Amino acid sequence: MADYQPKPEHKFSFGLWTVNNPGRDPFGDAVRTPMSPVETVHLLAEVGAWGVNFHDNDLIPIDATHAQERQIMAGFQKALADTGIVVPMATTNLFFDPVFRDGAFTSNDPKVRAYARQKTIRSMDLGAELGAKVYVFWGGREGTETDSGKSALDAGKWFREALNFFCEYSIDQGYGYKFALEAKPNEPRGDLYLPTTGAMLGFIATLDHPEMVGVNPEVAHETMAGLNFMHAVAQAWDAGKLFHIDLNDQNIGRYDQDFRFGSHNIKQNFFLVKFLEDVGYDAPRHFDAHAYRSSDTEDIKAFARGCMRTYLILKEKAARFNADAEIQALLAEIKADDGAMDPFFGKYSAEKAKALKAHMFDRPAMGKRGQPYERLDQLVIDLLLGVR
Ligand code: GLT
Ligand code: MN
Ligand code: MN
Repeated sequence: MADYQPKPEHKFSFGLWTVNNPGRDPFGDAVRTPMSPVETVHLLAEVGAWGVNFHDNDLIPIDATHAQERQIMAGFQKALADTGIVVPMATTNLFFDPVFRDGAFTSNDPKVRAYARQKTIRSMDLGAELGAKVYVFWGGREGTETDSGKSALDAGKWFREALNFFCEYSIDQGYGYKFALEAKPNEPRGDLYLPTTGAMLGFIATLDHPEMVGVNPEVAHETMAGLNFMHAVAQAWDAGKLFHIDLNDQNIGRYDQDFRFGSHNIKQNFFLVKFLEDVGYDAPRHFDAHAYRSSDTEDIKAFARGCMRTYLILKEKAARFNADAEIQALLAEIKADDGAMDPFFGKYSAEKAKALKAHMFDRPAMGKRGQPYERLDQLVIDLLLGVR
């Protein structure tokens, strides 16, 4: 049995905002005093993480002077050097300050749209200075409560123009960023634009530099929309767009919970981890989650360790699934293929279409064939519940 110890090759990262979440919610105030960024880096090193991600204002207060910024950056870089923690991803906070109450890149106010661009390119500078190679966009305020006052077409155009601007800026500065767009269906706006990973993938194709832009799907966000997260991840992978991933957990139909990875939907997360491991996903595995509001500092460490441990347990289960003779025999039966249909597959040709039209299928016999998914699924359950 594996020891489930996180190692650098697993590329486990946490945002400064995750382990440092103060436990504020719409009904109650903060219950924890936030750690400083330097303390947070040391906590992440203690629990065995590899990387730390940040929003500009997780690190540098929004009103900091240039001198203050330089001082904070120096202290943070020392903490990174002392611990060996790396910065794989950076992002911009475009949702907290009141200025973004009607959106950032999609605000109806051109001053706000321009300020959002300024804030983003400054934040891109900070990320690049710390070595980040992935830059995430989560449009928390890009949406509406009422569509009476904002054009969804204008919003799409403004968001596109902004992303085109940032791609050119990254090229200009030689930053080498890969941009990753994170979808969410709602919260904090009533409806967010581009609410699913699939919508983001469609949008990326309309950009000037689609090759620079991919997605950052989050377990909780697709689940909030009632969708199968692994399917969204598979589509992103197939498109060559899985640049980053936000791992956490969520009870379907609830508020945005950001639970510890694998704490709720064990089976779905098993198929997710199995997918990532089977295809050889090698980008950061970012836990965008936070501890329960009831947690204290010790419990936050348990939360962070738990995210990584559950991932590694599910990874081990995936390897067992792949090595399990009974499971593999069932899969072979399910996917049985004697090659007789090969002439009808592959690329189109007129002859192929002609032969396909002429072929006689025994439809009633084909319709009688069942699949042993119940047997297979129970083996998965036995595996996950530890009796196999
Ligand atoms: C915020 C949000 C996350 C995003 C973060 C990046 S901020 O915590 O809930 O899903 O990934 O902006
Ligand atoms: Mn979330
Ligand atoms: Mn996220």
